[in-house]
Amino acid sequence: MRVGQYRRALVAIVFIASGCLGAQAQTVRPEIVATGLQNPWALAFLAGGRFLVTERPGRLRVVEADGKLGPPIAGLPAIASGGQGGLLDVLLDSDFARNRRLYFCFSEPAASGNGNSTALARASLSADQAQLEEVKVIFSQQPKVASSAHFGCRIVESRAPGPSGQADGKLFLTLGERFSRKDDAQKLDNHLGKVVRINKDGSVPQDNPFVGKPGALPEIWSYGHRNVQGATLAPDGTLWTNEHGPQGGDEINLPKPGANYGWPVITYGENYGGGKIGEGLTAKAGMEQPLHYWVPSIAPSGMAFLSSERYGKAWRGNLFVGSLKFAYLDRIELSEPFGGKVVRESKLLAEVGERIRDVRQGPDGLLYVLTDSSPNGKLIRLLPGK
Ligand SMILES: [Ca+2]
Repeated sequence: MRVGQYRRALVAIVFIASGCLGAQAQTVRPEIVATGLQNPWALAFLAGGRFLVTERPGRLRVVEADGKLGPPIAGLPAIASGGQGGLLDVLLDSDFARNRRLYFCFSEPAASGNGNSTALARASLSADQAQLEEVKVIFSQQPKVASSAHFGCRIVESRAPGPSGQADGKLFLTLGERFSRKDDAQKLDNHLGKVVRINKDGSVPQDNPFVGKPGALPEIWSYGHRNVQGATLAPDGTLWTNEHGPQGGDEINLPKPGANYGWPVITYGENYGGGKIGEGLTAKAGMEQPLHYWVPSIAPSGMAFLSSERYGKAWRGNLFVGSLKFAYLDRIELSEPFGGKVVRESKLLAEVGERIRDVRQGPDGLLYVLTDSSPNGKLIRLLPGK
């Protein structure tokens, strides 16, 4: 090797090494914003650095910028708390600053007292942030089932397609199959194991895929899901979801209108304790493959894209998913920002040692997570660190 070649090779090695080190050196420092929450499930951002947090036992609270917990906000409807059920997701309307409107989903008891199901309500937050007003349930999953499991329950406000698409007046809601009713995920005459799409007043968008199809419920957007507990929108308007598989086979999907995501006919998981589910298939004609799956299951929770560069350019466009089972935040690098295939995953916040229930990007461009603990569930801010 001549000296010139040697120098060029050395420069290349140093460049590659520094690039690798640079990628690895970026990490995060957890800063506890608030503690003392009971099984917090979902997070939204209010003006002035305040937060809105749901607690699964059935409370909605403001968390002050300094971490002080406000009193429970009055006006919630009756909630069937217990098991996995309770007050689950909350979402501020994209025009919240003007209309003070928000949406929340919860396990709704049957009027008869027998069974429950996931419901989505609309409300206005009073100016003093002390109570909900004009509360109206705009969707109730049918049928009610005697179960305390698999409610799904993430709400996403949809936008018109394209990078600058505006809010289009529609909401997605993810729904579980209630654990005991998995075969219903393949049937269109119920809302179990579905993603549904409704207008903000609860009416059905007339361009939904099953509108006018005999025997099909018109709210259905996609079906064949198990327990969809994470959802977010990519900047191009594409819906991304994650769902719990059985033992193994948790998935990321990009639900398309009218498409069948396979549960329980196809899965990369198995029964708890072992043994194949159904015929043990992982693929079948007419059923969609997941974008990604986890074996073993991580028990995915909230998910969010990072659009800021607060953690460096390389993290922009990554997808972040909480893991309940293994207690970390999964940083997922994709083959392109906000899209493509999963290229690499890395574990964040493992040192915190708590189940991660939700992850969101705040107005300051930083990531925030909720930990699923009681009585000391936490709201944690992720500071960029080296
Ligand atoms: Ca699937």
